[in-house]
Amino acid sequence: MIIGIVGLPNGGKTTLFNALTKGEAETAPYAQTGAEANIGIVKVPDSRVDRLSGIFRPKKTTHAVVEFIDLPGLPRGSVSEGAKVTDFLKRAREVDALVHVVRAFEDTAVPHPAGSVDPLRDVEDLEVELMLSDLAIIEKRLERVEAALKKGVEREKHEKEKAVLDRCREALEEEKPLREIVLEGEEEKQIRGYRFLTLQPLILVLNIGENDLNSQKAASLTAEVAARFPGEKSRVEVLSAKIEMEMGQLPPEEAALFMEDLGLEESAMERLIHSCYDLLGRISFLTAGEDEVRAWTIPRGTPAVRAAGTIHSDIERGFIKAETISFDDFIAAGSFAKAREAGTLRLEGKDYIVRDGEIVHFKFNV
Ligand SMILES: Nc1nc2c(ncn2[C@@H]2O[C@H](COP(=O)(O)OP(=O)(O)OP(=O)(O)O)[C@@H](O)[C@H]2O)c(=O)[nH]1
Ligand SMILES: [Mg+2]
Repeated sequence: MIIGIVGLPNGGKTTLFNALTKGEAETAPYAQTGAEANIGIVKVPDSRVDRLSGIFRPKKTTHAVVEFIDLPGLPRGSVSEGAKVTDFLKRAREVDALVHVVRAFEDTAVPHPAGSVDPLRDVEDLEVELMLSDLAIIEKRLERVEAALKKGVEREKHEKEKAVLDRCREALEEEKPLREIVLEGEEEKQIRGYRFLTLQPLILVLNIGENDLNSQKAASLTAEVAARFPGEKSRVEVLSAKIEMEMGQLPPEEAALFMEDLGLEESAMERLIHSCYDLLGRISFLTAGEDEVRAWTIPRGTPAVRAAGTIHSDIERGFIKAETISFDDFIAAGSFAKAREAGTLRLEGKDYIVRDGEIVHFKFNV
């Protein structure tokens, strides 16, 4: 899973990236527009993995991972003005979801390029850039499709494509992002390859001042932004990137105390990663033994035989049965042997839909 961090300049993207990756990429109170993207791999926090690791004491413990790409800021007007943002746009199209960091913190030491802090305006400004970039692709493609139609090349295919692209263009011209239009299965397939930015699953991160965490202001801002992004393809999160980055630099026990003081149950980093899983419809199943305790990421609704394939193609090919138990049942039983006696460890066939947090052991034969 690859997540791209995007936003207008100076909103706190790199600060959030550092918080997520416990990294030390350079942050600056001025726009680092020409900078390289920062790339980092983050372990997906999973208390079930930690707990199992404590029980089995395996040689190796492997968490699921998410890759984050922190892209340089996209200044307002850059797409329409034809600035050199092709690299940005290309990379933003390669990810599985976008995290849009929106500046909501006040700090006179960090000037806002537009002269004032206005999160709702900034949300719209970035959306406009993304929409314009999608529109440019559509217009270019439509020219080709229309030329092909004139020549009568593959008429049926091109007519279908033109119909979908026309609908997309109309939406964008009305400043409606593509995630808001309903695409049928076939239509969705036809344009999937373009990787339109306004079709990407989106998490809006409101980077609020540390004194505003848990405030009425945070709640009402969240509600306002959420109202602007209805639908299944987006989520809104509030956090303080600065606090998260500072917390990431503390030893774990101190970070826990710090979170308690701030009234936070989960670090924003955990919340954000869990939000990504939820948004992208991913879950984790677990394998546990003396060699390794490990979390594996699969799409929700994956049948056992395909889940087996994420571990190794041989296990998928030679699949016989999945021996499976929920995490809670395993903890209640205390061991696989006791769970078998209690009847909570079950044998399931290849069509069984694997659920989040299940501990699975595949029986196979190759
Ligand atoms: N007060 C405060 N300052 C912050 C916060 N988040 C980031 N900053 C500061 O804002 C400035 C910009 O932060 P960056 O993380 O570099 O922002 P960016 O979005 O990566 O900027 P570009 O890459 O240039 O677009 C830095 O001086 C940060 O220290 C925050 O939550 N509160
Ligand atoms: Mg940055």
